[in-house]
Amino acid sequence: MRSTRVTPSLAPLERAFLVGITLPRARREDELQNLRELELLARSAGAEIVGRTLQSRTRVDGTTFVGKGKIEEIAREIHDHGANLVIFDDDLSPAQARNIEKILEVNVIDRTELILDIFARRARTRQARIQVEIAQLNYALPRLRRLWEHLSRQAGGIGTRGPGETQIEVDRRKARDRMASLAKELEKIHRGAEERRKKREGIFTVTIVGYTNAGKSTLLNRIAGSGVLESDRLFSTLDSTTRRVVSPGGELFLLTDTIGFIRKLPTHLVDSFKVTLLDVREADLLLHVADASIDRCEEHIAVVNDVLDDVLTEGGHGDTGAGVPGAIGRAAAPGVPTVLVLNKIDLVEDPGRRNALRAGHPGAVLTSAATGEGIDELLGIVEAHLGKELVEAEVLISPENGRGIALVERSSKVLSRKLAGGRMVFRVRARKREIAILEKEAGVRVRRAPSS
Ligand SMILES: Nc1nc2c(ncn2[C@@H]2O[C@H](COP(=O)(O)OP(=O)(O)OP(=O)(O)O)[C@@H](O)[C@H]2O)c(=O)[nH]1
Ligand SMILES: [Mg+2]
Repeated sequence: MRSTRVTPSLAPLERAFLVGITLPRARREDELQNLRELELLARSAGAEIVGRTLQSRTRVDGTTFVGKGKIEEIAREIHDHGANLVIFDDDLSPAQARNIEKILEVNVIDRTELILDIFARRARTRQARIQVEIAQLNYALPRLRRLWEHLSRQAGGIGTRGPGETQIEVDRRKARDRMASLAKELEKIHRGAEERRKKREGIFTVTIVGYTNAGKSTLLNRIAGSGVLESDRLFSTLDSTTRRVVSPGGELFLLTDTIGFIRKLPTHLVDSFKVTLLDVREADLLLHVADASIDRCEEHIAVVNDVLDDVLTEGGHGDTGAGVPGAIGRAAAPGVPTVLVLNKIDLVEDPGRRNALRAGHPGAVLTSAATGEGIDELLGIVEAHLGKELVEAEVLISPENGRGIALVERSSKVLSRKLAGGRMVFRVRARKREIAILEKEAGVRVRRAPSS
């Protein structure tokens, strides 16, 4: 856990009460798991959980979400437990949130607001900050009236009357202007990222995905030795980090770390994190990291597969040819081969459990990013995927062409080099795509070697 620099929350300790509902078509077990995830999220945001309730309803109540009777029951509960915050597992409409707050007289937030709060605190890079702020503004716009009421209540109650319509209109316009300028800036960052992507085109790209806290950043650090923020909190990583890696067999690839997935990732967030998620679509290989040491491992694997499905099948650029089955079971990333990495195996001591994991996931690798166990095996698998695309070739360059030589050295594995007939002759192993790029470069002549 080197380089962990997460600022502790400065807010006074929040004592949170959680509220979820199950509708007729939903499975109670699923909703319980959603509520457990909400608890994890709330703790990650620094709150203490003092109670929870899961209510079965035939439909959502338009005014108070859970119905008046239930709200009164919750009011008693929060009084008994001294709760000062109520968190709903589902998105509340602005009116519902307002009505509930009036009755409960404590702050009421929903899952999206909670996640936005965590994201806002974790955002480190300009890109992550912009993405979070856009999501926040998107969420806040229809709720401005309620935010104003919040303020007037905190200021000691200027009255029950909200601000005038004009003030809300002014704020709305300001928010929209701000969003437009953020979107422009994000677009610029996006173009820069696109440039960088183009430059690395041809190099085999491996992207690490997985449920939040599975050990993705730790794995990247273990493999690339790079010092990316890793911490025992949710969503430590909000933007993509890419490292160049040379495998033990001498093969070059790029390794990218990404944002963690969860069950109900709010759509506002998915939208504003599109740029980050492009790394998933454009990967040559995905490493799906799961925390094998926890009971909910299987469930998390399924959640991540669902999110991957969404990310990969959605239209737009970077279409990787959906429909081609991935390397592991159902709903693995379509079009992108995926290796399941069962991580934190150092915490799984029971041999029976290890065997069950192996049997349940043929083709998966058991690793510990913490101790290094299984990492060589994982790298071997990456090399095998990479190797399928490699060809050998001879590259002839004028010794004065420094740029060409640098390009060859950077994008391929040089097997031998010699000077012949006034030219540098490199024997290289590289991907077909890289060879094609080399061919296009001025002064570089490529002779395909007979495949060996
Ligand atoms: N025992 C053990 N702990 C691990 C292992 N891998 C990661 N951890 C710990 O698990 C926690 C989460 O690790 P991260 O690498 O930050 O997880 P992440 O998937 O990047 O998480 P987010 O970026 O928050 O989505 C940290 O406390 C790590 O030290 C492992 O193999 N064994
Ligand atoms: Mg991380």
